[in-house]
This record gives sequence, C-alpha cells and structure tokens, in this order.
Amino acid sequence: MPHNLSLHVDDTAESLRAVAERIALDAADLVRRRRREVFSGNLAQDGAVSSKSTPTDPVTIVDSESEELIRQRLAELRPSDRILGEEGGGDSETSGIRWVVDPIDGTVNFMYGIGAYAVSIAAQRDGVSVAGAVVDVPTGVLYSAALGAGAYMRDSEGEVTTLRCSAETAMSHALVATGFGYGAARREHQGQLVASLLPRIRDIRRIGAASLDLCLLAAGRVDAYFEHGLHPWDWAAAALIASEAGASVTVPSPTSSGDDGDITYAAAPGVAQEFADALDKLGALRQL
Ligand code: LIP
Repeated sequence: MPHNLSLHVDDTAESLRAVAERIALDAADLVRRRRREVFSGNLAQDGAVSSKSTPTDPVTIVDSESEELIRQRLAELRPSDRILGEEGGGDSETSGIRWVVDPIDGTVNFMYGIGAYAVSIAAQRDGVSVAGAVVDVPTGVLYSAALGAGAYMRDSEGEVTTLRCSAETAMSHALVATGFGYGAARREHQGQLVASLLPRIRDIRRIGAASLDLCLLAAGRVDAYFEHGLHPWDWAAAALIASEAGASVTVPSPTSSGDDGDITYAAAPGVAQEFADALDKLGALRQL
C-alpha cells in the first residue's frame, strides 16, 4: 500500500531524506509484489526480461514499473526537480536538486531470486548527495542518511539503529566487497585485480548490488568496498550513507558515467589509508 505522502517538503537535507525514504519504501513494496506475479522461481513471464549493454546486462519490466512509480511520486512532491534514472535516463545537468534513482539495484539477483537487491533514491544538490535512502527489498530494511545528520538503519520491525563502520585497523583482516561490470574486457581486468588483492585481505564478498555493498560497509558488515564502472544511480544514495556512518568514501565525478570505468571505493577509517595505498600500488585508481 502506498505510504502516506503528506510530507511538508522543503529543500533541507532532512526533508529530502524523508521524501527519499517514503518513495523508496513504496517502490520496494511494488518490486516485492511484482516479483511474485512476474516470476515463478527464476522463470519469468514471456517478455518480462530484456538486455541492455550486453546479453548478460538485464532489465525487467519490474525495473521500469518501479522507476515509473518513483518518477510519479517525485512529480507529485518535487515537481521542479530534475531526475536521473537507470531506466528512464535524464539530463546530465547537476545544478539544483537532482534525484538519482536506481529502481532495482541488483537486477541479476532479482531475476534469479537471490535475496540481495534494492531500491536506491538519492537527492543531490549541485552534484553532491545530500540525502539518500536504500531499501533492501527482500528484507524491507531501510538504510538512510542526510548530509551532516548521520546514517541509520530501520529493520522490518521498525527498530532503528545508528550506522557506524567497523573498527577494523588491519587490511590483512579486512572483509572487502566488490563487483564486476558486464563487459568482458573490463571483467578480465577486474578479475586480475581481485586476484592480486586477495592474498592481502581477509576475503572478498561479491553481493551483486553496489548500494547494498556500501550499506553493509556503513553497518560494519564489511570493512571496505571497491568497484569500477558504476553509474551514479548505483552509488548516489549509499555512498552518502557510508560516509555519514564514518567511512572514507571516494566516488566518481557526478557527470561520470559507468562507461568511463572510474573507481568507487570506500573503507572503514582504520583501514582506509592502507586500502587506498594498496589500490594505488595495484594501479586500480585509474579507469578500468
Ligand atoms: C549492479 C551493481 C553491482 C555490479 C553489477 C550491476 P544493476 O547494478 O549494483 O555493483 O557489480 O554488475 O552493475 O545493473 O543491477 O543495477
């Protein structure tokens, strides 16, 4: 059911966070319901799935339905703001307030029924994220932040927890999340990079959704994250959540697209410098 949208909406970060939360929760409700209707196990209705940049880069009708709902709600609450969405696009202009939307982050997981996909909505002011919400669709857990006001997690029972990164101080003990692009050439480079990093860290986790990777960092469930070639909608909300939880976070420029191959990386403060130095020594700070 749509959540009550009678919000007093001004341009403060807290007000924008409330809008992002409400709409992300509504979109997550739709995605959860529509998965039951459109998929039977990992078998989709005819015509429900197509591909984008490569045959293994999917988009489903539910991605489009989720983004349509998000755009409708934003048009009601924030009619003069710009929107950039994974499926519907948008202008690259970053001045003023721009909403950056991933209607389903982790679409492959969504298709296969693997419980790690999210709705991500961020508000940016002049290209900088000032509010963001990520909803873990299968669990209903909401991650949220406003610039300078901290980050928190609200579980499906309504329990609210302030998010703080882990206290890890040794990279050799760090659990590191990462992800891979859809193009074969970039994947080859990414695989070589992971192989070089693996002996230097505790282990790798490949969750399959950048927004959830960064929220896990914010919650102290991984100690660092890196990935090349993310689009703004992958990181716009969760990078702010991780930063407000105390992580050191580096994101591409707001006008960078995933095609540029820029790196996004973030780490708990105790391992951030060592992690950044290791990436630099491996040549990973350049575009892949
Ligand atoms: C996904 C990212 C993830 C990456 C995947 C994919 P999508 O986004 O969130 O980090 O490793 O390859 O790009 O395509 O599911 O919205």
